[in-house]
Amino acid sequence: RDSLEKLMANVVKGVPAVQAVPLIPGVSSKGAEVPVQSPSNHAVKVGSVRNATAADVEQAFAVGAKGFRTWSRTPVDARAACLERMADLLEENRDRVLALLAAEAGKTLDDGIAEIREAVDFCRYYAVEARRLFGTATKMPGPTGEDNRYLWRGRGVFACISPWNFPLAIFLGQISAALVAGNAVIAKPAPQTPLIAYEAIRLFHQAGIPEDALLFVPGGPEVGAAIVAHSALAGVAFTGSTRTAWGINRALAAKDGPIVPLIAETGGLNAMIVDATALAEQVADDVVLSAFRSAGQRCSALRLLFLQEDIADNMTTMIEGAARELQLGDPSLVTTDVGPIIDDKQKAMLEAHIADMRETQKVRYSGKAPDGGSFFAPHIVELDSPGALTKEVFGPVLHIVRWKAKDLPSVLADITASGYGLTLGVHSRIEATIRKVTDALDTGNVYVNRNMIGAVVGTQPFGGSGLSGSGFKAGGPAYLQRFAQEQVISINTAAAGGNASLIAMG
Ligand code: UN1
Repeated sequence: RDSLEKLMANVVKGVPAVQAVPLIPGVSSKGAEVPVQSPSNHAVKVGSVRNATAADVEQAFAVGAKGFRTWSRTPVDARAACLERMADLLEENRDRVLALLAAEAGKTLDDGIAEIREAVDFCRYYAVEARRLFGTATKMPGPTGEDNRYLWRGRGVFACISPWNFPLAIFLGQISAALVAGNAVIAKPAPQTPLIAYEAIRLFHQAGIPEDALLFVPGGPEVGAAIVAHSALAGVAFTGSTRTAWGINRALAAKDGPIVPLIAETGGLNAMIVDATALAEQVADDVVLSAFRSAGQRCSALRLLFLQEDIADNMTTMIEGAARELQLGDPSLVTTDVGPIIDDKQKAMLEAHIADMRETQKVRYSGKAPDGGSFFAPHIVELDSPGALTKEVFGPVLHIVRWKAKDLPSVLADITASGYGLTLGVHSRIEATIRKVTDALDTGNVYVNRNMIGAVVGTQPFGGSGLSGSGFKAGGPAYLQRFAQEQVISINTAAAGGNASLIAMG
């Protein structure tokens, strides 16, 4: 612990400073250099990033197209082995990565450790999945005299556009999926977290991913727009806001060129339904974790808690009591439960939301935020109806609504009406109630009598539908196919010469 805290302290102070630059072989970027500030201490500069220019994006596609030709013809087993080496490298470099996660993204130690675990899991899981799915061509049934082979190939130069709230796990999850499926990748991290992304890309290269098959193209929305508008783009994996996903869809539709997939994971207005039979202590624990861990900056986080009215007073008091105990502050300290908000812009949005809520609803609890960084403490708001919250509020704000036992159908209708479908929690000891809820809702990830964050790769494939995304589940058995394309080769083996030499392919 002592040596970890020392390392943390150094990285948080910017020693050694990370200077991220676009990584595109043969290109030396002329983009503007932007300092990267620590969200928990604005006096600290963690490093700097040189953002990509429009010319860099162009070059990245040109280099990536060449990289794709070699990488996509590299045997699946060798591609998977690179991911496994990446997992090992992440584990070997864990402390430094942890320190960077704290310094640049304000991740607490618990969150940082969980995030590295998730990143490692993505690499190992997709390696296994790629061998299972893409390893050999499948011989299809059919008439004699014909040989039909079904196989998977990469699509081309794939864009991975990722968010600041999981700057390692989601960034790397997208990239490892796209790479192992046989694509070259243009990786654009969120502008708030380019340094951890840069480190991850360098580890990928060290793990054996060719530099021309994985291009690092940092920058803001204009860089994202240039990537998405490019005529050679073969597909997009995007995690971020619903609004940005709409923009990507429009941009893809607006150009002529290959028809490409968008794999999107976006927002949520995630609800938990608690009835009067639920175990109070378990509920309090699960609510506080789901709403406030990671400062509520997870798309899976609980936003809207439906408490059956008989237990609502008691439950709210317990939740508030537990929220009061949370330690806010420096994320690099082992004792901290809740770190900062990513930046002042996000913090201002949360403050504006609470100001709004004060006018029409009851703000029941406002925690106290420390000074010196982008801190925003947990808040609990009591709503007079679920309709009082219509948009995702990305931070540690829990909204509570009461419901009467006879009104369960209208609670379910309200949740459906939001249009989001990412995570859902249910707490009840009545099986029929649990069944009614799970039957009625299409939400992507449903958690019963437990917390609703921290989906485990390979165990709880994660992703939602409707306004929450394209419904493809990261860390699940049907994810890698979204990044690849099928091919069928049909050979007339009865023809003169028999084409026998071709049959061994795949
Ligand atoms: C996100 O916050 O963008 O289950 C999604 C979880 C995480 C959520 C990641 N996998 O909490």
